[in-house]
Amino acid sequence: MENEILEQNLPESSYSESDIQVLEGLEAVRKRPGMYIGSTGPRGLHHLVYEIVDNSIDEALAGYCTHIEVEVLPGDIISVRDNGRGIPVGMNEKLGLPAVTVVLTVLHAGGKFGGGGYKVAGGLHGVGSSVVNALSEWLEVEVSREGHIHHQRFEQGKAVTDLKIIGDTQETGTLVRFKADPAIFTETTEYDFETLQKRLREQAFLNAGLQITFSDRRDEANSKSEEYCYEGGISSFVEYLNKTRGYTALHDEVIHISLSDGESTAEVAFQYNDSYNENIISFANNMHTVDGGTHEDAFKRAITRIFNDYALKYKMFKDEKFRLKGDDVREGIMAVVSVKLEDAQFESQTKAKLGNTAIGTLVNKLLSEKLADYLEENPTTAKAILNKSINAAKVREAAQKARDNARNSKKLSSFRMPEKLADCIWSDPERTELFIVEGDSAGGSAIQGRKRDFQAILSLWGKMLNVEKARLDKVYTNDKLLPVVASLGCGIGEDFDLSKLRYGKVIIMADADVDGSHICTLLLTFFFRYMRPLIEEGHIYIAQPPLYRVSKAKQTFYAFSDEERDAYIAQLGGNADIQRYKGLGEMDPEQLFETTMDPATRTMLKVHMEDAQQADETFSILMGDKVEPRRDFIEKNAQYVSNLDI
Ligand code: 0RA
Repeated sequence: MENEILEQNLPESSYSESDIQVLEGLEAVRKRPGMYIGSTGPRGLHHLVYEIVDNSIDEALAGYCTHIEVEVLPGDIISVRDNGRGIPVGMNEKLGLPAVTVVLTVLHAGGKFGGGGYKVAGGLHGVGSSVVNALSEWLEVEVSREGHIHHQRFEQGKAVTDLKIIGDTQETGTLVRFKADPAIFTETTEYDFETLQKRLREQAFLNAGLQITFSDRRDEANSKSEEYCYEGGISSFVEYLNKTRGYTALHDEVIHISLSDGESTAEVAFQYNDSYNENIISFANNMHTVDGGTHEDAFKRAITRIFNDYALKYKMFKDEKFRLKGDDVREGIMAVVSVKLEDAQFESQTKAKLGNTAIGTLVNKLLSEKLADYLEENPTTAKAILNKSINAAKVREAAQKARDNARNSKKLSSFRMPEKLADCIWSDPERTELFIVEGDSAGGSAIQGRKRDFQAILSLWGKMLNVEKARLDKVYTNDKLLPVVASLGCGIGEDFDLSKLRYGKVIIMADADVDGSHICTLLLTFFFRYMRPLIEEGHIYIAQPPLYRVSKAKQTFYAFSDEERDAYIAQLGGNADIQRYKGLGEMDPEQLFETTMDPATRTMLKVHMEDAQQADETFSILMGDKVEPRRDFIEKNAQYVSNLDI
């Protein structure tokens, strides 16, 4: 069977041992797709598009392509067209196949053919077009070059036609059209507009002047088309990020500097804003390095040093021995660090941390040579930034004092637990859970209904502090947050120590209404800003109380949505008794346990950190003090109300 297919698809003359290996290579991709694209879920699906677009971007980086057009067609077919040189079509003598066929059927063949500065870059795994081909139900390529349009079709990675000339043209370029194989992407083959939009816009920012058009034509009556082209490159990116988060810039101009050493280039753009958040987004070869690395570390160290030097030179510190810390200098920064280098080395589990040390040296040199000069030439900007940093340092010192006081008064110590905590008996965090409950009456029910061995209850009441608008010193002295900090036992901010966490599951249990989601968002913002590893390591959950109790005679069901309620009513043959729960307090302790707290029957949402950047943006928008971006966000996301998507 296998051999039959091979024989059909390969030109007679080229049938050899090495070709069999070639095709087996793609079989391996279909057998273990996760190894090549990370997952076969939505992430992997979108990765197919990035992989194809990245090839066109490489052609743009080589200086031959100015426009890339990406379309999502009905049936979730992706079309990517560029006006580059076109993938070469000449015969590869060794394999007896046209180069374009080799590129699409041989693993890792991307950069080996044609030479001329083309190199494989970007992409989470940088696996190339052949992997996309292998994982597509079908894929068609159209290469315009040397006066002709050349076409070839593949199915599940195997050529089903030869490369044929189907027309004439004076233009050059490459068009790849494909349909992800539903046999591989069993979860979904539907693309998300915003995911693709975000990535394509980001790529336009990172490649100044490159024009990317993106169209969603799946719904004919409602087709969308957008164009991204930014002459300002990463400074436009920084402006855009400040604007979409609702921040106000602290100085008019984005500071944008770059340096090349012949082999690599380093480019940074940053602008301070009126928030207290640090936002540094870094890229290596246009790939987002989520875990940072040598380029990002060098940037952080260099700005700390250079701003300290400037402040010392102009005697801006009252105490001569005083120095700004990294955190002070980074408060309110919005920065994009982008480096391009050959042979990028990636570390960390997610392969998103840059390891090349030489690029750190280049970033350091860039800032030493150009940031110091910039500050000399723009003293108003320099002073605005330094005033903010010095102020941040003062707050840090005040927070330190508040923390020491709190420590001394044992408020934060794990020896004295807050009054509102009904602790559990066991102390093994592998098994214990903490329910954070809003309101005394719900807290009372939870205490009575819980399994005392492993379930602890902390009741919160009154208005919760919005940490997005407060700084550390306020957080340390806030009487709503302190009990949470004390109960969890793992400290906060710099002192945070996950190994001291007293409960493996931290479950927010709030009413299923607007006030409840408000409390929930406030707590999540707090965890995100001050105890982020709790979210990263999957310790935070959101309880899902039922909305209705549907009963008739001796049968009782709990419904978590209107649809479920109607289904139970139908099941009971109509005429059921329906109770709508407006709050947790309306359930008696047994009901609350059974529906919301019992590990055997409950449903909970686990809070994920799919994308720290996305979460950060969401929190800034939801909890910051600008109304406009929040309204936009709520309007856009109203459809997801039942889903806390952070
Ligand atoms: C290898 C060599 C050359 C171009 C390309 C690859 C190429 C690949 C892709 C993938 C998508 N779009 C692309 N455009 C070009 C250059 C060959 C020459 O010298 O003309």
